[in-house]
Amino acid sequence: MKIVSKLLAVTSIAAIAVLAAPTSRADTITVVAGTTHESLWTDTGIDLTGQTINITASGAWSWAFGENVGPDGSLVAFVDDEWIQNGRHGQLIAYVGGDPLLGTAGAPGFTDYIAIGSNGSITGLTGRLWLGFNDDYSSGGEGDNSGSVQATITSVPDSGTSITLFGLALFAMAAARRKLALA
Ligand SMILES: [Ca+2]
Repeated sequence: MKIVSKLLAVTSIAAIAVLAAPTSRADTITVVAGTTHESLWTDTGIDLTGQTINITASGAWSWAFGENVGPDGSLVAFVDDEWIQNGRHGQLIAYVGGDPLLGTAGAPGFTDYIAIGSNGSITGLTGRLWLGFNDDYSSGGEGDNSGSVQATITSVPDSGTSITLFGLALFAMAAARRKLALA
């Protein structure tokens, strides 16, 4: 009987320790500089529910022959041809919702498109996460695009939940120690 209760105590500690571990997970997705209007946007398959996510990216792509940039893009201005207008041309950008082609270009006051670059975050939005290339909003010049970047999307654990679970784990460990001492 004593052995059974010791085993139960150890099993409980292990189970609660797993629960207390941060619940972050990461997905790495290839985002292409699309050569058609639709393929300027990549469906990540991830549905956001208001949580905070971080996105880091690396790689190289081009909005025209000889114009190679990383996911941060360039300050060169092609204002009318940017999803985030007056933004960074060729930057990795994001959209949350059903169809990124239906968003409003990022004129002042509109926030449909989100600048990400090599390191960005999104919080408080609900819907499908899309990643895109800040070029060819209106020109139809997708045919000269090339390259891709790798974007790693990490869900940030809710610190309140983690702290609560950590506290529960400490409590369970203390209780188990008392049981073991009595056994
Ligand atoms: Ca282009």
